[in-house]
Amino acid sequence: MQQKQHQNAQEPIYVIQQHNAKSLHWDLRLEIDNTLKSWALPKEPPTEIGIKRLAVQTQDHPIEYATFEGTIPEGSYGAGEVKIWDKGTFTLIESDTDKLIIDIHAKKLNGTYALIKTHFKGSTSKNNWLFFKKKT
Ligand SMILES: [Mn+2]
Repeated sequence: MQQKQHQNAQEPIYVIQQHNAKSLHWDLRLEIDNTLKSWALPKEPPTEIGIKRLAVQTQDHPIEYATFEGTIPEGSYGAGEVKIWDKGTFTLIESDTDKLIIDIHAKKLNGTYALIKTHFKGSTSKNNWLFFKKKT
């Protein structure tokens, strides 16, 4: 049977956009509740078990933004080049206000991942999460 090239509409979108703004970062976006929940990762997303990355939650983006690639013009917020680093779908395994467990189905990231809300000592930010690949 031939593999479908287009994702099933039932499967929520997973995408990571590499964003060469003032500082290079990776924007992880997950389709949840009809929007793209978003986190900015200052370091390259973890492809292997044992690497934990800071993921700072940012504002929700519209679903249509998942396919965006291009240059945000100078003078605009987030000015710089955006390109898709990885894309696919995910399955929600567990969901709580401060915890998400997902199965990512994509090329660079594949397998079970966790997003855990974290309060770092001394940090006043309420948007810090840790993103890492889980043992299955
Ligand atoms: Mn960004």
